[in-house]
Amino acid sequence: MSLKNAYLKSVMEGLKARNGHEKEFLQAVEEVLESLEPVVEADPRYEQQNIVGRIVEPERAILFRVPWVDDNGVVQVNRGYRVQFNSAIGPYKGGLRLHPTVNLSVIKFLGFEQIFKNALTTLPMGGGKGGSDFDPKGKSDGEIMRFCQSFMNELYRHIGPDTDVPAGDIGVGAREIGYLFGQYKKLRNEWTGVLTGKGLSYGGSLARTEATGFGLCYFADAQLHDNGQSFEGKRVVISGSGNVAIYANQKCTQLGGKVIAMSDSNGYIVDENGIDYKVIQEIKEVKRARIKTYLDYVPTAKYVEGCSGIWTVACDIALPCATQNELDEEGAKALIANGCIGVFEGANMPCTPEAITAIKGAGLMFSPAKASNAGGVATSGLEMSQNSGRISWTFEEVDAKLKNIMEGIYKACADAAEKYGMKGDIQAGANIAGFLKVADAMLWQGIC
Ligand code: NDP
Ligand code: 2IT
Repeated sequence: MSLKNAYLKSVMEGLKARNGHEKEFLQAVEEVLESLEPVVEADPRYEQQNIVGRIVEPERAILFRVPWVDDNGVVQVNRGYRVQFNSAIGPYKGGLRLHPTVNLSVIKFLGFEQIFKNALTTLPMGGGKGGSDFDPKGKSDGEIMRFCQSFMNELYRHIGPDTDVPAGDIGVGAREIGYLFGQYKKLRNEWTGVLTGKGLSYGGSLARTEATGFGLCYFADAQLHDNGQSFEGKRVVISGSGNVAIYANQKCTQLGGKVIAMSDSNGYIVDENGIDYKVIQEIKEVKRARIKTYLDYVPTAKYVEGCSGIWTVACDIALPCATQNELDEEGAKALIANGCIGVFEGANMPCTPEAITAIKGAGLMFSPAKASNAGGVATSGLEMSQNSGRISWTFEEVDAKLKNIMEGIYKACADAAEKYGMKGDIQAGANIAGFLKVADAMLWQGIC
């Protein structure tokens, strides 16, 4: 699909001219703008106030040096990023990613997506994202700690509980958040909810660890039911084996599905008897080992080298939960040929545009990441509320709020799609509903 509206087209062309090499960022923007044609045509203020031209430009992008000393005494240098994209509806909010593929384009795409995702949660959070090209794989706890401390030595001056509240993403879990929080507290001499995803002993929220995976399944369940389906008795394939994937496994199994395949960046496992999330938890969270070692626990399972082949495993439901552009047109066609009924995005932008076209074109259900993976950041928002109020809710309370938020997001997306003449198109509905909230706040706040 290409843009027809002259205003949106000019914004996109301007962005391409200025950021031609930022391919992930351009991909994320184009995907949103394609949904906004009926919106800007219905309300001239968005063009008059150049809301779209402003929303695609980060309010601030910070790049910094992160020097640290490895276990051999060698001085290493990485690059740190924090992109503060939009603060119209709340303090910047979004995760930190530590992965060698991190660059400005990746952080900008993630920060841009976060604006609309956070708006969909209904909680007051703006959009931001950060990270580094540091590779945590194979590093000792001491190296991770020294890196995190050095990263925070710069980041602390740009963040704060009412300014910008980072959290985890790929390569950043409870261990890293702990080191980052400790260093922030030391530098500022204050205890505030400046990071989310904290440990339970120092202000973390119950159910934040599970939230993205659980939220994905609550969302998918709502969409499945709206289409006369459910997880009951379904074969489910989940890519990835990290935070999102593990708890997506737990929840969809509880909802009656059977998870038959999971992966990491080296390969995938297939277990026709169903993969127990606790085994993956042990392999990934405790041992920090490769998914291949699943065979040590379940010798009857199969391991296949290379991760992209996972989409050839016959399934009813696919949950891509690893990384961007991990499911391409070929993968989508394999899913379609095998009778898959729905693809629900857990990772950020896991499906390529060509894959989405194929999936939707074949009539499968499809949910976009900014809607279906919003449960993580929504629960981060709940963690912020608990920290500010000096209170803590039970697991059941947080989980019930999360479920309610995810069902609300599904309904908001479905309603927006219908209102703008695209009934059933949850992707368009998510972009439209997220945009309308932020754009309205920007209109109120003037040119700033
Ligand atoms: P983790 O670091 O816990 O796990 C990431 C998983 O994805 C690992 O299995 C990893 O394999 C795999 N993976 C990462 N990069 C690649 C790659 N380039 N190719 C193939 N596999 C890869 O991260 P999360 O589970 O937290 O994040 C997964 C996705 O979900 C990301 O897109 C993230 O942005 C998104 N997300 C995360 C949220 C959260 O709360 N954590 C919230 C919303 C979205 P390996 O170990 O081999 O690297
Ligand atoms: O992509 C995401 O929404 C996250 N990594 C979670 C962000 C957060 O602030 O909890």
